[in-house]
Amino acid sequence: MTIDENILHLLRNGRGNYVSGEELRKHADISRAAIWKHIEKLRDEGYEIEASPHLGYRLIHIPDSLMPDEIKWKLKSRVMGREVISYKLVDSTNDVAYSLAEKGMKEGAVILAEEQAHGKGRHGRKWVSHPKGGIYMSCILRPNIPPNEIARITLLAAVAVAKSVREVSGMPAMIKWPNDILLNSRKICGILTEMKAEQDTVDFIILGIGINVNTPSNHLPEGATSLREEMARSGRVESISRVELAKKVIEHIEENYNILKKEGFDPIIDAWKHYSAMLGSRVKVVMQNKTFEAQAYDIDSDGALLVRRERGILQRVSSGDVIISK
Ligand code: BT5
Repeated sequence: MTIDENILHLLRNGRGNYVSGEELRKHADISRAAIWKHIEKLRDEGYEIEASPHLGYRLIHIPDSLMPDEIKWKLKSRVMGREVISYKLVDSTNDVAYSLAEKGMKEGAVILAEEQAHGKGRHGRKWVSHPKGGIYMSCILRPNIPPNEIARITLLAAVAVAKSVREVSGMPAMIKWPNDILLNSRKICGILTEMKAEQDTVDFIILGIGINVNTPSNHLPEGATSLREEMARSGRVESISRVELAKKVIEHIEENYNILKKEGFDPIIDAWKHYSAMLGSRVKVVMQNKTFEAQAYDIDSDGALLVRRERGILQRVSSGDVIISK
């Protein structure tokens, strides 16, 4: 634990009551003067801490920032999030995670940022990453799977996000194959899964997740929305805690990852279908610059989409985009 973490821990345990300077000094093993420096630093990070010459220090407000202390506080997962690294601004959390994984960073590390200068989507597309309103995070996974099963990880993460959004906000988040989470047919989350693999084995996977939580709609592209915007539409004017949502997502990723390892992919597919916004619907499939109409039919054991084209012909779509027809 760093000194800042230690001081925060003691203040939190005070549950809004004063913690004396002497107590902080003893437990953090620093001088009284040094305590003041650390309190000032925490204040700069957005913590509201009241200081009284006789009583000590009292924690009044915790900022909703994606800092390691906040994410790790009472996090229920064991492996995911055991290491959390947060940045104010990065080009892309996926790129940071990738280079850390190459240097040997362990499975379960989570990289978070308040803002991305070059957030990435699939196929060289951009992910708009407005500061403060969103969650931009990447997890390092080292599963023992062949490269062709990577789509399973994307689907597993989509289930984790849909479930977390529902639990935190009560809003009916749905999944659109392969990597979108929708609210009222508009995109609030995208997932970008990248990997380093050698022939038949995956070295590591970077699971990147972007969620528009409190982002104002004028900072989002056409067709996108945020959790707060959609809640406001249904008459609920409130902000969602990004920290709470990020923690839930981390916990549910671990839960699903363990299910995948112990029970296989079937239970994940079942959960995915439960949240699916598209099975049974008419869709337009865009695949390698070709477009065709079909009916979304099922998901196969590798996470590919099965569609039924005219005259009942079934086709497997392993990568591409799908537009749900109105
Ligand atoms: C995705 O790609 O949806 C994957 C997005 C993954 C973003 C995360 S953030 C953390 C991590 N670090 C990264 O650099 N990336 C990951 P795709 O299916 O290709 O969708 C991209 C398309 O979604 C764009 O072309 C826009 O149309 C739209 N889009 C861009 N920004 C958006 C946003 N903030 N919200 C909703 N839609 C957006």
